[in-house]
Amino acid sequence: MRTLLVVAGVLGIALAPAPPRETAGPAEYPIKAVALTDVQVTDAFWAPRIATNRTVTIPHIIAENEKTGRVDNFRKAARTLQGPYQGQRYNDTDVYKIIEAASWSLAKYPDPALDRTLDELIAIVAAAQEPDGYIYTPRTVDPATPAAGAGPERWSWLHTSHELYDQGHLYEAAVAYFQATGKRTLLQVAIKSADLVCRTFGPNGRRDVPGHEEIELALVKLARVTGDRKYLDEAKFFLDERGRRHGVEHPTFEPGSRFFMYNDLAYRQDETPVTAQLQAVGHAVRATYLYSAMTDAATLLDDPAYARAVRALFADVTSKRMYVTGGLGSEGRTEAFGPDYVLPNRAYAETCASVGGILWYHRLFLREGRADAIDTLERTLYNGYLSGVSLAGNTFFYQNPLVSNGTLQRSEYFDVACCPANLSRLMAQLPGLIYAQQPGIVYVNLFVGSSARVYEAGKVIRISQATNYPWQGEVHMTVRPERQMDFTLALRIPSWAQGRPVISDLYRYAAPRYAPPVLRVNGAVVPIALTDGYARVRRRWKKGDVVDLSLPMPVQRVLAHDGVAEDRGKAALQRGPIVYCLEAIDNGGSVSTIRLPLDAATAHAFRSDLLNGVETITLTTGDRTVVAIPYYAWNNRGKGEMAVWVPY
Ligand code: FUB
Ligand code: ZN
Repeated sequence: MRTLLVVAGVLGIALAPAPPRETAGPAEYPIKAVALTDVQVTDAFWAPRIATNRTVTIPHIIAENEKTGRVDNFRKAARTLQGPYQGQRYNDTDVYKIIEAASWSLAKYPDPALDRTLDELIAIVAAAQEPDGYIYTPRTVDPATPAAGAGPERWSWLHTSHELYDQGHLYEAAVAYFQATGKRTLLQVAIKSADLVCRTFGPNGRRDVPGHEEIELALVKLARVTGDRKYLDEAKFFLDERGRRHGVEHPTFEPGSRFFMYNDLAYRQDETPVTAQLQAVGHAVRATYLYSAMTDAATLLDDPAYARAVRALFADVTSKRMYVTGGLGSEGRTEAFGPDYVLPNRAYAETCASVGGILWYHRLFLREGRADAIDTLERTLYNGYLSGVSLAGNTFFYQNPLVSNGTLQRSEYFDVACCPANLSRLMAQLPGLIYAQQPGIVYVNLFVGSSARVYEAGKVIRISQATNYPWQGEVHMTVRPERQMDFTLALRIPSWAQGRPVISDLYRYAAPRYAPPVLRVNGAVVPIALTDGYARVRRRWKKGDVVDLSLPMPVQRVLAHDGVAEDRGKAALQRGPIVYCLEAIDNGGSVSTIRLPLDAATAHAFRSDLLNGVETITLTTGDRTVVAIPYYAWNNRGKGEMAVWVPY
């Protein structure tokens, strides 16, 4: 039962009957993720991180939510506790997101104590729901004095209130909890809320859109799980409705007000219809959630205008607006995408934007089967996402800059605490990102020590990977079909292994020479001819067939497009998928004056004693040796200067 319930893994694909079809076209993604419950991660790099997420991060966030009044807000809304609403108007989501993280974790690792904690939390949440389905504690606690920015009445200030954003995270949590445990408690709360939303908003009802996207992709998940098409239509309504400049009739916020930025329609992606938004603008987290839902709409509703838009947006983001770490968002004040090539290294690169990017790229892959989406996912995962959490798992970055003057450090929690639980829910779903499948094709997307069960033509294929990735590029795979079977094994050949650090001209290697990847099947070399970025091996597979992929990983100096003003005359270091940085502690206490000629001799070595085990790079210039560590691992030894881009 449990396996069946999480068949969808990352995307929460249908368990219940498919929604009735009113439009022509595919009703689901052509490619399916191999469910997280069908994948065992044994990897030296990821398994400990998934365990830390389970044993440290999730309990830590649950405790912080209690400590900071986030759970009490639900008790107050249910009148089991007296007192005013505490905190920001989107704090309900921190409770929903950690329920989601814990649910995905439970799906893989049964834990009766965590199960009980979730049951208790869910009972507290459910009690806060008003009889007609409305659930938003910033208002329910004291409707006469709602939290700042919530608006005077229900749904009155959608551009600032996060009311619908909150519902979205509730639905995602409910779907995860149902899929992980089979329990419908939270799903019932979500359905009641979504029914109210559907009764309130629509072509024949109130026409408005959330200032912060999220509910759209969540409604799609709810449609899958319940089999009720109306939630999918409601998601499409919210998407189609954008661009009608909602909320401008409300009193505008004065410059200097903390809500001033909400006046800006581009900031909240409501300036033009979404199918005409071919350039990424506005708040980066909102944007990635929007693009994820647009990818769902393009696919589930077979809408070519949406399909064109998401492809154009992907090209735009990856060629003009992405940090070398995969981070998104360069504007600090508005947490937004900047103009073309404006990528200052003080950056914003919110952890949530990396999470949102990963969710979007994964959908793009499932829709199109192209490796460029996974190349981008991988870059984000190992760099701008992973930097969001300390090695210990209990402190977090909200912003992920590429330079530090030594004042930054991770925090235990935040007033605006969206990032920690977002990071955690993604980590819990990581096993579901490794493999994917469509009839006749099994995709190996990430190189992670693991074993997976894949169902093909009613038979089981077992695939395992053994590897020291990301430190070494050798991947040893074993294929064990239940019986001899014809199918294609599609192995992603990362762009970084083909002389291109990224899939656009935004970054390039200073010396684009590279040794080509080598593929062997049962010891015999197989020529690599790429289709959509995959080496495809079609054959009659039998139990015990062995596939060896070797991806050479020289140290590379990376240069940015000349349009990126701040990176002119500078280079970054990359080896395999890992972007490196210089940290003061390894380099005599300061890195701001270091210069590294492009021809400085480089060496690399694994240091098991450092930062839970990392491959370090050393560069020798004159009589000085400079040490670089993986960017994700910085700030785990106290404060200090850090730089990714170093003058040459
Ligand atoms: O808008 C409030 C929070 O800010 C959201 O949860 C995140 O997207 C963050 O940027
Ligand atoms: Zn965040």
